[in-house]
Amino acid sequence: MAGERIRLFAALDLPEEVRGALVRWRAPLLAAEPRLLRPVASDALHVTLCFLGQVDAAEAGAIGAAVVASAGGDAPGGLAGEPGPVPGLALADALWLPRRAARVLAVELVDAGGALARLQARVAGALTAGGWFEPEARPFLPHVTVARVRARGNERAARELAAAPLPGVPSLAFDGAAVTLYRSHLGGGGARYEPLARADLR
Ligand code: 2AM
Repeated sequence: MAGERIRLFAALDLPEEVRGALVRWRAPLLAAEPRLLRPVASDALHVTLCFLGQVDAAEAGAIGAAVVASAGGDAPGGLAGEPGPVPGLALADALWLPRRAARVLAVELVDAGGALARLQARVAGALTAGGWFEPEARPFLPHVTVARVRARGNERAARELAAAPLPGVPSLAFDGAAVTLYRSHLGGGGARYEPLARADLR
């Protein structure tokens, strides 16, 4: 009998002040478009590093260990040579993704020294080596999804919304302090994310 399948992704967690700034930034947009935009819960705001999709639940422990080891399991000096928090991050511009279809409203990140891209490559490499992840052809675009578009039945309104200019995002700088393997529970009221394993980078 096939085992249970669960939906997993690895993400960079965001400091509370960054999540708070995103919540304040999106508030007027949500208030103006309550039918079209469904917010991501403030405590669930994150930067997806690798979306694994459905995997065998029995593999979750090994996947969590691989995420922790590749993200932050650096011994002094560092297995990957780059221990510690992810420096040089900042909120950048807001955008609709995918750029034409506008399914989500997101805020891009500045990754000044490329440390986040290197972290993503390490995690992706470990998950690929384990056979749990297929690297995506498109380059990694670090972003935080702040709301999802209820496009069905609202295609025209969604297109109009996506064509309008977005308000400027506060340029908040921060370090990334944790990487987490999450299980996504899909439900009627939106997804709930359950942390399964976490690498504390501080
Ligand atoms: P997003 O932030 O760009 O929306 C949990 O669902 C996370 O995994 C989301 O944050 C989402 O990224 C990402 N995700 C969901 N489905 C995906 C897919 N098919 N391909 C890549 N990433 C996906």
